[in-house]
Amino acid sequence: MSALPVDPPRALPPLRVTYAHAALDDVLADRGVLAAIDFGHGDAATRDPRHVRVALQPLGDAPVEVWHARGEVHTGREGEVRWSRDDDYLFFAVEIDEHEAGGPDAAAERAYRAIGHLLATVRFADGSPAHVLRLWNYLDAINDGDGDDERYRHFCAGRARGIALPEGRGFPAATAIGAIDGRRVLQVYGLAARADGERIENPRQVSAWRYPREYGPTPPTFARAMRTPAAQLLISGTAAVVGHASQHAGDTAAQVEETLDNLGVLFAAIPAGSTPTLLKAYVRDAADADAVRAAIRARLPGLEGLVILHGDICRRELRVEVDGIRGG
Ligand code: 3EB
Repeated sequence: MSALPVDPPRALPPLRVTYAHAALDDVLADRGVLAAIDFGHGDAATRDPRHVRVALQPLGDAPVEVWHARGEVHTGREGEVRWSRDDDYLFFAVEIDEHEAGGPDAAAERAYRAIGHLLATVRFADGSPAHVLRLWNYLDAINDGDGDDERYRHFCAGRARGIALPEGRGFPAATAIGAIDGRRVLQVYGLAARADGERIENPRQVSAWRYPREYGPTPPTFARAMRTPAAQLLISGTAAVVGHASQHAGDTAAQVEETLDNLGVLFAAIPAGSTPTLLKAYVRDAADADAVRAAIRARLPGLEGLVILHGDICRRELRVEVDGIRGG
């Protein structure tokens, strides 16, 4: 008796990400582009669902981050969420007006419910559901409000209410950074794949979802990194946090070194020397940009890409945060 021929499961290929020095229109003219992310204030002159303009000013070099697809790209909108996918990966983005939603917590809840709906609806060509790997969150004036009334804490509460996760799988990797543009629009975008990744924590740091009460009533819901089935490392926003405490308050140079120590621990989750590595560094004070760039380049001489963005970190004493992707 012969068994029916069954195709072996196709391994998930890596997501190719580059920092392109090209005009946005030229990037989007390429139908092989899954997503294009650029940076700056002001509306984009495109309604292409593959594009998001993050409302942070680039300081220095301002490339377009390009996620390259394999094969055909499908795009669409599901409620307030726009998306694109190939046969392996899904990009999605949602922007919620805080005034319309009723504040940063309501905006976050609405954004995450909309994303959850998309993820529950989308199927890849092979029938696989979407597994969220990575989320980026940007909201204006993240440190406004005192104590538990801080806008970041309200955002965390709404995100925790809205986020829908498969039972027992933990949280995706994430970034949450403050825009400085005065537009009260929450931007959330993310990456999902047809296969789930592995959540990575940093033994130097208390897991964010276990942060003690002093950091707010609702702990942030993210893993320190996600290792994809293609052995890429999706690195969450990483700062000078050791244990649960911020280090070197107000000292940018020391915070960059501590942040790089934390990144070094995360890098060990994939084979040594994995390339490429693309990073984004967020600086609270634009005057720190050159020093932060130089310090990161000095510690990571082989770095393939580095973008410095002007953004507020979610704890007031933190002056710098770094996220990125490594391997592939
Ligand atoms: C920290 O280590 C810094 O709320 O999604 C980093 C990455 C931080 C993600 C989030 C917050 C978030 O706690 C802050």
